[in-house]
Amino acid sequence: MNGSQRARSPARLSGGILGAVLAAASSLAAAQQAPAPNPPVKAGPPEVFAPKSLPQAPLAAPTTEWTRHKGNGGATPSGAEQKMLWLMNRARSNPTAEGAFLAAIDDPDVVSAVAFFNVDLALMQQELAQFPVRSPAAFDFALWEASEAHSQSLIARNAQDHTGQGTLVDATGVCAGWRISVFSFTESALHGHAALNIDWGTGGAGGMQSGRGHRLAIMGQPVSGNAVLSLTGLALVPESNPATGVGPLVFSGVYCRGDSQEQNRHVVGTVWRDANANGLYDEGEGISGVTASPSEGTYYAVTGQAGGYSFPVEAAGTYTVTFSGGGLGADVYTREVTVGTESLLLDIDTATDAPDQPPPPPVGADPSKVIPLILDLLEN
Ligand SMILES: [Ca+2]
Ligand SMILES: [Ca+2]
Repeated sequence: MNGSQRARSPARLSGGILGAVLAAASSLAAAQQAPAPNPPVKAGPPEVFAPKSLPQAPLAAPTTEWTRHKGNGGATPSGAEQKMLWLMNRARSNPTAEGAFLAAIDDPDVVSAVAFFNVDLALMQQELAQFPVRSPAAFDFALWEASEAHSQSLIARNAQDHTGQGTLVDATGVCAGWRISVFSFTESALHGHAALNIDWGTGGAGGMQSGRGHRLAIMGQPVSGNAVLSLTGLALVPESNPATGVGPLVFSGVYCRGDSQEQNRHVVGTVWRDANANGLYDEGEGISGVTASPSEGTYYAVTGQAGGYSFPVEAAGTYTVTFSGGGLGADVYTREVTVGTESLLLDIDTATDAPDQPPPPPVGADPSKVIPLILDLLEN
């Protein structure tokens, strides 16, 4: 029985065998762990998947803060959860680049798992290159609460399974159709993302899982019609009990399409600074307290502690989004975006994105500039 099989069969563990197996499991190399196979899917009625729209867009700047992208006083999502969200939405925006990225990861936990499962990285890249570009998912705190509760259940049961997870998701009342994933043996945000999107494990071709269900979830593959999975709750719960096999991070995630009462079209992104210049959002790089506001609409948003934000857009159209305040200090970033039927990804990385130029002072205010200007005019 190898590690992946053990991870897949927690329900068989019982009695005195449990302790021995758990001790063995805790000493297993992380490389031998894979996400729980065959993640469940719930399809929703296709009629609920039309974009929710108002008859016409409000013509004024928004005055209501959208707060569902964060919780716990802005501490949720955590930096690690925001990193998984950032990696997911970047992957959706360029699946081919995602395949190359996943194949080149040099993180030791990822490298050893890829080696253990003998992943065919060329096949993985071919598969990702066939994915369509898809719109991002917006973080939803209620869905995070469902995922967090499931991770706590996994910790309490020292398990990796989907028992009760769909019920928790349905109890939120948010989702029409959904995909769900778990990985009880996550080492880091990057390790978790790679495990799910490479979908390493047994049962399918090339050292990857049958059906690639975890990848379909991350990449937003519709469960009904052509409705991209537009909302998500990703929970990474720390677990440091040496007596259990699960940990050090217990991941549960839901990827769903909101029902007819929900806003499925958002501007979504991260305001951050790539302080270590590695091209990736990392924990601690988020910029909090930044207001992201469209030129017209009902809702604006303020970034949480990890730098994430989202706000719904009621009508397709072109908007100017302004980022200001909080950790940006005096800098202001303005971006023009055109929103179609689905959500739009809009990140600001202050390490590489230049802020707006401050307006020049009025010419008349500075005699040293006015006089040369007059002289210049007289000469011509
Ligand atoms: Ca543990
Ligand atoms: Ca970084």
